[in-house]
Amino acid sequence: MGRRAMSRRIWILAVLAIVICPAVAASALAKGKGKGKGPSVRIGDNFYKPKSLKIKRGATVTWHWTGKSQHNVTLTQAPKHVKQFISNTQAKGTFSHKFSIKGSYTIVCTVHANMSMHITVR
Ligand SMILES: [Cu+2]
Repeated sequence: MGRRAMSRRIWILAVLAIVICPAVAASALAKGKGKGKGPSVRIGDNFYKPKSLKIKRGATVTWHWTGKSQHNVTLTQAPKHVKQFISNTQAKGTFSHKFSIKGSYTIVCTVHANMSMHITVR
């Protein structure tokens, strides 16, 4: 195998590891295993619980839909250079996001005007 083919193979393995790890973690969470992997937020009708969260930089927050109505997780306020994110609007499932920049974040459900939460990353 040539040097180039070798480094290509390593690169593919690295990408696979990045793609597979969160999928494995998510399925473990869904089965109730792997608790304490990261902070989690419950999405009910019509609220996030907890409504405010303090986390360490690099933590991954997972939202769990537990209500009957459709909701989403939309970032509306964040520190500079943070990329906007929005989950699907859905009634069940999970959504995860890793917070790698310190600061203050506001998250809302665009379906319900009063449904919001706050995350502080320190
Ligand atoms: Cu909602």
